Amino acid sequence: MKKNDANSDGAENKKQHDLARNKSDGTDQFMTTDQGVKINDDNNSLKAGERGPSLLEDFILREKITHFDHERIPERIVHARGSAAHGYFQPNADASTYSKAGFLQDPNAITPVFVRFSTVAGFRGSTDLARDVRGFAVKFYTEEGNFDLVGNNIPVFFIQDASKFPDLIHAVKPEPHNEIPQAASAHDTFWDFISLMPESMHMVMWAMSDRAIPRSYRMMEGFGVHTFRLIDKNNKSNFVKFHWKPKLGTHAVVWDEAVKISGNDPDFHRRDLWEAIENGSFPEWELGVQVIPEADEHKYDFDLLDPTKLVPEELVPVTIIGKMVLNRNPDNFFAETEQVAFHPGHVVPGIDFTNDPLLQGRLFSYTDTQLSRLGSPNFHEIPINRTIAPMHNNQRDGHMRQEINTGRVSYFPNSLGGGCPYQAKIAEGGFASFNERIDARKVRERSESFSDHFSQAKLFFESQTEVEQQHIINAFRFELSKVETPEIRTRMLGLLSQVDKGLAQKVAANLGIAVPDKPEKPMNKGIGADADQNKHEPKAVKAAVQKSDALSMINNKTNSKTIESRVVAFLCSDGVDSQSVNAMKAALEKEKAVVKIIGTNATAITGSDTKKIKVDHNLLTVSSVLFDAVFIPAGKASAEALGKEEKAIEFLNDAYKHCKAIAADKEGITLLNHTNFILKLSDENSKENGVFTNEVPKSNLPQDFIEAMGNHRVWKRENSL
Ligand code: HDD
Repeated sequence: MKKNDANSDGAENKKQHDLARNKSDGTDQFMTTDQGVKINDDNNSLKAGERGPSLLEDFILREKITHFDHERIPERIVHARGSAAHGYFQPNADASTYSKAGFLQDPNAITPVFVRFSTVAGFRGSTDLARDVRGFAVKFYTEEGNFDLVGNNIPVFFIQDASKFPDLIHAVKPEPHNEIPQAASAHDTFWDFISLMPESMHMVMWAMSDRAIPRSYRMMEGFGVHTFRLIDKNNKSNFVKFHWKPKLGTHAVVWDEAVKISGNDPDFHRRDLWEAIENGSFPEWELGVQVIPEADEHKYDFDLLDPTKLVPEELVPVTIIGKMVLNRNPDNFFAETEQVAFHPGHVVPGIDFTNDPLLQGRLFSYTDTQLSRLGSPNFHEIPINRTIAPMHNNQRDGHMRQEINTGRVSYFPNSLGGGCPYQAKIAEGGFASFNERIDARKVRERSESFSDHFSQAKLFFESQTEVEQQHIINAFRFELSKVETPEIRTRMLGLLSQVDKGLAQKVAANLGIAVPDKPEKPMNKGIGADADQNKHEPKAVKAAVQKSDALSMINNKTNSKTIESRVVAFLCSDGVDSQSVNAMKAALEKEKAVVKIIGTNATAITGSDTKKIKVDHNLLTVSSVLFDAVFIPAGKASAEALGKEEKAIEFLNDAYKHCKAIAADKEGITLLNHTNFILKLSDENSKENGVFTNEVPKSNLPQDFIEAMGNHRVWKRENSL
């Protein structure tokens, strides 16, 4: 079956069949105007004489320029930078007891999906490697209509109430007077806002951790963030938190690497996703749920409706209910990735909302934003947004309406149209909102159960390994050093001291200031002027869970150690030992890693057996930050030639600095003599420092190298830097 063949069988291709209706291919076709008139000359406008002025009557020129002039649409107000892919979801039926949603019932039923990953703050053309939250938005094209799970790679959010979202985004986006900085939170307005919003502290800890600089979109967890509801066929509700668990494990780069990737390849994540799919290495996630019975709503030391809180997996384990595979790149970035419109309010029977005030506000925002971004309430007709379920209603007209509704009836009830389209009973699949009882006063207030802002921030910090904690400390040092207003730094240290005194002190020492004795008061400046400030004072809670390995990428025992799709650079020049190259390549490819030959030219190098070895990248164009590990094959001439290349030495120095596995075979070892880390290595400590030097065929060099790559990084090295 051809990967991109929309006509191939299978339910997952229902959406591809649907999209095929709108696909257009100019191969072997005449060029025409938009009106279908064949064009004879696309190179010259119509002029009065060869050197004369252009003529207004030139409809070909006018049409071409006019279309061009209007090619751009507003970028997303947040999550402007993103990449997407098609795929499918397959359930394992474990959720069918909790939810009547059709797509969760049958393990043989496959549902097409379109998934868009994104950064939040940067503009459309910004770098993929910004320190930022990543969007993880999944559109399920189910037989009962579209279900969108519009989540992030972080399980909590900065704010508790949607009314603060415009403020949060105004604060993090480039500052309005000079539009600086791009795709960065390291500036005054962001930290000014955060320092006045203690509720943001939990998410801030995540955003300052390496979760905010993922190695790949394919190596990120995803979270629905809010508590949703699953509704069974008897209309019984259970609370639910959604999780995506990546098959390749959850991994990040380090900050210095992120900064350098941004210069080397700002499209790093976009390219990584695209290439993995083109190579047939399809990214895969398990969908998990934490199901919480309605009766347990008030059982925890946090409020399930508070989006700044997660439910520790130690309290409620994650049950896997299916898997998602991404197996097809979009045909056209604009038509699909740019025009796709997600909405947390796109739910199907069996899934429903809770009263989380952030979620409630989102339910308004997402349709509203499409009206200005896509320009019309008919955005659901854009092919990528179109449901594969039958769609009939009395919505009519508007800009760019595609559907030609026949008949004279566009209202309900009607008799002239025989009462059609008719309403569906619940038993016929009609959506009925969960009939939650609400008996309340109309208030602008925050629940007191939302006032603990630090316990889970502490839980997150304390669940990290020493290396991960150090990275968080470094991130705060970096970000707050970029803040120019001293009061903001001090205010932040006051908040950090509520999370962890040691953390606050280590950050403060680097900033050259002291941690304030007490956090600044009132800390709850986000609350209304007449509110009882004591009631809203952040409260410490004795949390049931103090440490959760699931929150650490290193401690998490279930984090995959596969090296599948990891990219290994082979540094080569003429005279490289072909056998050494081939042996290591075979060992790595057996584990499904990807080998790239980095040569001293752009085309091919000559191996020791005089055969040509194709070069994937000219050394001139790459850096080690773009790879997961480095191998220097045997071959005296090759090692000597590389020893004269500054770029090759820098390559190795950076790989070492970023804790990546390095292997060298026989004469290749001599290249290490040029590096600045050689002095730290001895025969005894080389292996434990992840620098493997030996002879490929005779030793366990490949196995050692592969094992070190599987551990992602040689963190021990970082302590010795
Ligand atoms: Fe949002 C886009 C995720 C809170 C308003 N959001 C957007 C996208 C993701 C999220 C992944 C990109 C979708 C795509 O790829 O097209 N947003 C979240 C999560 C949130 C969240 C996980 C908290 C749990 N968002 C949030 C709030 C509001 C918005 C509170 C407004 C009140 N978000 C939007 C938006 C966007 C958007 C302005 C911009 C483009 C779009 O919707 O389609 O409406």
